[in-house]
Amino acid sequence: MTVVREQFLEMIDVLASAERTCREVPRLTEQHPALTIQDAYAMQSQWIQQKIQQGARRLGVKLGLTSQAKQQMMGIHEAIYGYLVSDMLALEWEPVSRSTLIHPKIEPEIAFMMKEDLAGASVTAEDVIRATSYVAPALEIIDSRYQDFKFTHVDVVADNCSSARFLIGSTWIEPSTVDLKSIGMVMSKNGAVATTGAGAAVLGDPAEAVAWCVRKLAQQNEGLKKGDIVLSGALSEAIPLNAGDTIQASFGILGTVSCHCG
Ligand code: OOG
Repeated sequence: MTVVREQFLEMIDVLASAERTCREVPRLTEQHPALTIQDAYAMQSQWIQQKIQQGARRLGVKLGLTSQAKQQMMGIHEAIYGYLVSDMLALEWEPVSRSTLIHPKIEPEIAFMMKEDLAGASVTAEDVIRATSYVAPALEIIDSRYQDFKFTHVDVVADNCSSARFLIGSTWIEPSTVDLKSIGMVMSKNGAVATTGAGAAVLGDPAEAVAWCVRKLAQQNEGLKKGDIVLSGALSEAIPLNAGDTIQASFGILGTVSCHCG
Protein backbone atom coordinates (compact mmCIF):
# COMPACT_ATOMS: atom_id res chain seq x y z
CA MET A 1 0.00 0.00 0.00
CA THR A 2 1.60 3.27 -1.06
CA VAL A 3 1.11 6.44 0.91
CA VAL A 4 -0.61 9.20 -1.01
CA ARG A 5 0.65 12.75 -0.86
CA GLU A 6 -2.55 14.03 0.82
CA GLN A 7 -1.69 11.87 3.80
CA PHE A 8 1.61 13.77 4.12
CA LEU A 9 -0.28 16.85 5.28
CA GLU A 10 -2.00 14.89 8.04
CA MET A 11 1.32 13.43 9.17
CA ILE A 12 2.98 16.86 9.11
CA ASP A 13 0.12 18.11 11.30
CA VAL A 14 0.85 15.35 13.81
CA LEU A 15 4.53 16.33 14.02
CA ALA A 16 3.84 20.09 14.03
CA SER A 17 1.30 19.73 16.81
CA ALA A 18 3.69 17.52 18.84
CA GLU A 19 6.26 20.28 18.51
CA ARG A 20 3.79 23.05 19.40
CA THR A 21 2.24 21.31 22.39
CA CYS A 22 5.48 19.63 23.56
CA ARG A 23 3.89 16.16 23.54
CA GLU A 24 5.59 13.12 22.05
CA VAL A 25 3.68 11.11 19.43
CA PRO A 26 3.85 7.53 18.07
CA ARG A 27 6.23 6.94 15.16
CA LEU A 28 4.59 7.63 11.79
CA THR A 29 5.75 4.26 10.42
CA GLU A 30 3.63 2.43 13.01
CA GLN A 31 0.49 3.53 11.16
CA HIS A 32 2.14 3.90 7.76
CA PRO A 33 4.68 1.10 7.36
CA ALA A 34 4.81 1.68 3.59
CA LEU A 35 6.40 5.14 3.94
CA THR A 36 9.69 5.29 2.03
CA ILE A 37 12.77 7.37 2.63
CA GLN A 38 11.86 9.46 -0.46
CA ASP A 39 8.43 10.11 1.10
CA ALA A 40 10.17 11.14 4.31
CA TYR A 41 12.42 13.72 2.59
CA ALA A 42 9.41 15.02 0.62
CA MET A 43 7.41 15.36 3.84
CA GLN A 44 10.30 17.08 5.60
CA SER A 45 10.59 19.58 2.77
CA GLN A 46 6.83 20.22 2.83
CA TRP A 47 6.92 20.79 6.62
CA ILE A 48 9.76 23.32 6.22
CA GLN A 49 7.87 25.11 3.40
CA GLN A 50 4.92 25.35 5.79
CA LYS A 51 7.11 26.89 8.51
CA ILE A 52 8.47 29.39 5.96
CA GLN A 53 4.94 30.31 4.84
CA GLN A 54 4.12 30.91 8.51
CA GLY A 55 6.97 33.41 8.80
CA ALA A 56 10.12 31.45 9.62
CA ARG A 57 13.25 32.11 7.52
CA ARG A 58 15.56 29.42 6.15
CA LEU A 59 18.87 29.61 8.00
CA GLY A 60 20.57 26.54 6.60
CA VAL A 61 20.94 22.81 6.85
CA LYS A 62 21.92 20.27 9.51
CA LEU A 63 23.40 16.83 9.26
CA GLY A 64 22.69 13.94 11.57
CA LEU A 65 23.98 10.45 12.25
CA THR A 66 27.38 11.34 10.83
CA SER A 67 29.38 9.28 13.31
CA GLN A 68 29.74 5.52 13.20
CA ALA A 69 29.01 5.36 16.93
CA LYS A 70 25.72 7.18 16.50
CA GLN A 71 24.73 5.17 13.42
CA GLN A 72 25.33 1.97 15.36
CA MET A 73 23.44 3.23 18.38
CA MET A 74 20.41 4.10 16.26
CA GLY A 75 20.69 1.10 13.90
CA ILE A 76 20.65 3.49 10.91
CA HIS A 77 23.55 3.18 8.51
CA GLU A 78 23.43 6.41 6.58
CA ALA A 79 23.81 10.07 7.49
CA ILE A 80 20.68 12.23 7.25
CA TYR A 81 19.96 15.92 6.69
CA GLY A 82 17.29 18.41 7.69
CA TYR A 83 16.74 22.17 7.59
CA LEU A 84 17.43 24.96 10.07
CA VAL A 85 14.93 27.83 10.27
CA SER A 86 14.94 31.05 12.26
CA ASP A 87 12.77 29.93 15.16
CA MET A 88 15.41 27.30 16.00
CA LEU A 89 18.16 29.88 16.56
CA ALA A 90 18.96 30.29 20.26
CA LEU A 91 21.46 32.70 21.79
CA GLU A 92 24.21 32.04 24.29
CA TRP A 93 23.13 34.88 26.59
CA GLU A 94 19.46 33.88 26.78
CA PRO A 95 18.31 30.69 28.56
CA VAL A 96 16.69 28.07 26.37
CA SER A 97 13.31 27.36 27.91
CA ARG A 98 12.92 23.70 28.89
CA SER A 99 9.14 24.07 28.92
CA THR A 100 9.09 24.67 25.14
CA LEU A 101 10.69 21.27 24.47
CA ILE A 102 9.64 17.62 24.89
CA HIS A 103 12.70 15.60 25.97
CA PRO A 104 15.69 17.58 24.69
CA LYS A 105 19.25 16.38 24.25
CA ILE A 106 22.24 18.51 23.35
CA GLU A 107 25.27 17.74 21.18
CA PRO A 108 28.45 19.54 20.04
CA GLU A 109 28.96 20.35 16.36
CA ILE A 110 31.13 22.40 13.99
CA ALA A 111 29.13 24.99 12.05
CA PHE A 112 30.03 26.15 8.52
CA MET A 113 28.93 29.58 7.20
CA MET A 114 28.61 29.54 3.42
CA LYS A 115 30.04 32.45 1.43
CA GLU A 116 28.58 31.21 -1.84
CA ASP A 117 25.96 28.84 -3.20
CA LEU A 118 27.19 25.26 -3.46
CA ALA A 119 25.36 22.53 -5.36
CA GLY A 120 26.09 19.46 -7.45
CA ALA A 121 26.39 15.71 -7.45
CA SER A 122 30.20 15.66 -7.38
CA VAL A 123 31.02 18.32 -4.79
CA THR A 124 34.11 17.47 -2.68
CA ALA A 125 35.38 18.48 0.76
CA GLU A 126 37.81 20.88 -0.97
CA ASP A 127 34.87 22.58 -2.72
CA VAL A 128 33.17 22.93 0.66
CA ILE A 129 36.23 24.60 2.22
CA ARG A 130 36.47 27.01 -0.73
CA ALA A 131 32.78 27.96 -0.43
CA THR A 132 32.91 28.47 3.37
CA SER A 133 33.63 31.86 4.92
CA TYR A 134 33.96 30.68 8.54
CA VAL A 135 33.69 27.68 10.79
CA ALA A 136 32.45 28.14 14.36
CA PRO A 137 31.67 26.06 17.45
CA ALA A 138 28.01 25.11 17.84
CA LEU A 139 25.58 23.24 20.05
CA GLU A 140 22.51 21.57 18.65
CA ILE A 141 19.48 20.73 20.76
CA ILE A 142 17.64 17.76 19.31
CA ASP A 143 14.13 16.93 20.47
CA SER A 144 12.58 14.01 18.57
CA ARG A 145 8.84 14.40 18.40
CA TYR A 146 8.53 10.60 18.80
CA GLN A 147 7.80 8.58 21.93
CA ASP A 148 10.90 7.73 23.96
CA PHE A 149 13.16 9.41 21.36
CA LYS A 150 12.97 6.18 19.28
CA PHE A 151 12.55 6.10 15.51
CA THR A 152 13.38 4.42 12.22
CA HIS A 153 15.40 6.06 9.42
CA VAL A 154 12.14 7.11 7.69
CA ASP A 155 10.62 8.53 10.90
CA VAL A 156 13.61 10.65 11.84
CA VAL A 157 13.97 12.15 8.35
CA ALA A 158 10.25 13.08 8.26
CA ASP A 159 10.73 14.70 11.70
CA ASN A 160 13.36 17.06 10.22
CA CYS A 161 16.04 14.97 11.92
CA SER A 162 14.89 15.88 15.45
CA SER A 163 15.96 19.53 14.95
CA ALA A 164 14.79 21.86 17.69
CA ARG A 165 17.29 24.63 18.59
CA PHE A 166 20.91 25.52 17.89
CA LEU A 167 23.49 27.98 19.22
CA ILE A 168 26.61 29.31 17.52
CA GLY A 169 29.66 30.44 19.54
CA SER A 170 31.51 33.67 18.87
CA THR A 171 34.87 32.35 17.57
CA TRP A 172 34.61 32.31 13.79
CA ILE A 173 37.71 31.27 11.86
CA GLU A 174 38.55 30.72 8.22
CA PRO A 175 38.36 26.99 7.48
CA SER A 176 41.61 26.87 5.49
CA THR A 177 43.52 27.85 8.64
CA VAL A 178 42.52 24.78 10.70
CA ASP A 179 42.65 21.02 10.38
CA LEU A 180 39.03 20.27 11.19
CA LYS A 181 39.68 16.53 11.57
CA SER A 182 42.02 16.98 14.48
CA ILE A 183 40.01 19.50 16.47
CA GLY A 184 39.39 18.02 19.92
CA MET A 185 36.21 18.72 21.83
CA VAL A 186 35.23 18.49 25.49
CA MET A 187 31.60 19.03 26.48
CA SER A 188 30.80 19.67 30.12
CA LYS A 189 27.52 19.75 31.98
CA ASN A 190 27.33 21.88 35.12
CA GLY A 191 31.13 21.95 35.31
CA ALA A 192 31.76 18.18 34.97
CA VAL A 193 33.06 16.57 31.77
CA ALA A 194 30.16 14.84 30.02
CA THR A 195 31.53 13.79 26.60
CA THR A 196 34.64 14.19 24.47
CA GLY A 197 35.18 13.90 20.74
CA ALA A 198 37.13 15.01 17.69
CA GLY A 199 36.34 16.48 14.29
CA ALA A 200 37.29 13.16 12.67
CA ALA A 201 34.24 11.54 14.34
CA VAL A 202 32.11 13.37 11.77
CA LEU A 203 32.35 11.10 8.66
CA GLY A 204 36.15 11.29 8.94
CA ASP A 205 36.16 15.07 8.42
CA PRO A 206 33.34 17.62 8.97
CA ALA A 207 34.02 19.08 5.48
CA GLU A 208 33.45 15.59 4.00
CA ALA A 209 30.13 15.45 5.85
CA VAL A 210 29.06 18.76 4.34
CA ALA A 211 30.15 17.55 0.87
CA TRP A 212 28.04 14.38 1.38
CA CYS A 213 25.09 16.61 2.25
CA VAL A 214 25.51 18.75 -0.88
CA ARG A 215 25.64 15.62 -3.06
CA LYS A 216 22.53 14.26 -1.33
CA LEU A 217 20.71 17.60 -1.76
CA ALA A 218 21.54 17.43 -5.48
CA GLN A 219 19.23 14.39 -5.72
CA GLN A 220 16.38 16.80 -4.87
CA ASN A 221 17.77 19.51 -7.21
CA GLU A 222 18.74 21.51 -4.17
CA GLY A 223 21.94 22.78 -2.64
CA LEU A 224 23.45 25.12 -0.07
CA LYS A 225 22.86 28.85 -0.42
CA LYS A 226 25.13 31.80 0.25
CA GLY A 227 24.61 32.77 3.92
CA ASP A 228 23.50 29.27 4.99
CA ILE A 229 24.67 27.89 8.31
CA VAL A 230 25.47 24.18 8.11
CA LEU A 231 25.67 22.07 11.28
CA SER A 232 27.97 19.28 10.17
CA GLY A 233 26.99 16.59 12.71
CA ALA A 234 27.77 15.71 16.31
CA LEU A 235 31.35 15.10 17.49
CA SER A 236 30.08 12.97 20.39
CA GLU A 237 26.86 11.46 21.68
CA ALA A 238 24.03 13.76 22.74
CA ILE A 239 23.30 14.22 26.44
CA PRO A 240 19.94 14.97 28.11
CA LEU A 241 19.26 18.66 28.76
CA ASN A 242 17.29 19.60 31.86
CA ALA A 243 16.10 22.87 33.36
CA GLY A 244 18.95 24.44 35.32
CA ASP A 245 21.72 22.81 33.23
CA THR A 246 24.64 24.79 31.88
CA ILE A 247 26.43 23.11 28.99
CA GLN A 248 29.76 24.22 27.61
CA ALA A 249 31.56 22.72 24.63
CA SER A 250 35.24 23.67 24.11
CA PHE A 251 36.79 23.02 20.72
CA GLY A 252 40.42 24.16 21.31
CA ILE A 253 41.40 26.66 18.63
CA LEU A 254 37.75 26.92 17.60
CA GLY A 255 36.75 28.35 20.98
CA THR A 256 33.76 27.54 23.13
CA VAL A 257 30.00 27.72 23.00
CA SER A 258 27.63 27.44 25.90
CA CYS A 259 23.96 27.01 26.60
CA HIS A 260 21.92 27.54 29.73
CA CYS A 261 18.59 25.79 29.99
CA GLY A 262 16.02 27.63 32.07
C1 OOG B 1 18.82 12.33 15.03
C2 OOG B 1 19.62 13.57 14.74
C3 OOG B 1 21.01 13.42 15.30
C4 OOG B 1 23.39 14.19 14.87
O1 OOG B 1 24.18 15.13 14.74
O2 OOG B 1 23.76 13.02 14.92
C5 OOG B 1 21.92 14.52 14.96
C6 OOG B 1 18.66 12.02 16.48
O3 OOG B 1 19.52 11.35 17.07
O4 OOG B 1 17.64 12.42 17.07
O5 OOG B 1 21.55 15.65 14.78
